[in-house]
Amino acid sequence: MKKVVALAGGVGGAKLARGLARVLPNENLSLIVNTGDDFDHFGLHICPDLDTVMYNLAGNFNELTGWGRKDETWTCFSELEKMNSETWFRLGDRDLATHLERNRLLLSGKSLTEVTAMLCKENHIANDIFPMTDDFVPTIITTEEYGDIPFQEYFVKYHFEPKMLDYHYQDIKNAKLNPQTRHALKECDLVIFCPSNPWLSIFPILAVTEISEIIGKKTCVAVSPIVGKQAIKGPAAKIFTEKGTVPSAKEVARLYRGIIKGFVLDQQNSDESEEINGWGIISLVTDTIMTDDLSKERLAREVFEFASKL
Ligand code: FO1
Repeated sequence: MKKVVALAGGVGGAKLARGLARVLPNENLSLIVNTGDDFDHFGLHICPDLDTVMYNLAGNFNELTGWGRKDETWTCFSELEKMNSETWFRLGDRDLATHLERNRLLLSGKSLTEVTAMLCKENHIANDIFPMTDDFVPTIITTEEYGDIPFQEYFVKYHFEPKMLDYHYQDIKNAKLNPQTRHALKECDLVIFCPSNPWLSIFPILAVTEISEIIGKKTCVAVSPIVGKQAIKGPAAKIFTEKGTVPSAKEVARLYRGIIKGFVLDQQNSDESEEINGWGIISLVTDTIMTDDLSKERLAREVFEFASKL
């Protein structure tokens, strides 16, 4: 059976990652996760996308938000609020344990890849989850209202309301690929781009030079994060509009042109598949909405079977 590496970031990416992990044998699926959203907060190195994928694979994720933990409590956070501390980024008690443990392990000198593997082991996850690099490469958003701000301030503190003029991945030129991640990527037969934000979740991963070099030789399939003219979650549709482009699945495919061989889009965008096919990209129209494990597994199975035939 073909081996898969899935690129993921954000809640949408984590949903499909969960679906893939439930339908593929553990040794046939590895995840490479965006770390451009990472930031230091309260002296803790926070890795939201790694934690969101980890919790989704562990099944202890918060179903309502998609991020953070199930059955969370907010005792510590409410004390911070009483102190008028910095509380724009919500840290639940269970989630805080992950941040504290990651920080302890990083401070002991372990790489983010090693730390992620240790946290996954504690969460009884059988799949390999790799950060895209062990180096700190925060995504910086250039906004009209506040100038350059780190991703979490754009996304959470300002609810992605600021107008995005530009963005860049700080120090990405020096970002190295961990040997274990390189091995998994070289060994795989298929690369699946999960339905994540192209600019803020997928392109940071592809901006790690060695990743895009290896991926250039692999069969890649992307799943559209845009359904109809909307993003299920996050700023993808808003960013298209700010760029003067009408959000659509086709416009996502256009961003991946030259990289992907296949593209999976929702039936709400079925009229766009002909043009996509015209670019030499093979498209699959299906229901891409993931609301529960059944729909995550169904989409994962369809994407895998589609990609396997390319
Ligand atoms: N997203 C929010 O909208 N508000 C929050 O307070 C928040 C806290 C948070 C804590 C831990 C974590 O792993 C994720 C968290 N997120 C929060 C989501 C996070 O900002 C986004 O999911 C990703 O960075 C987007 O890719």
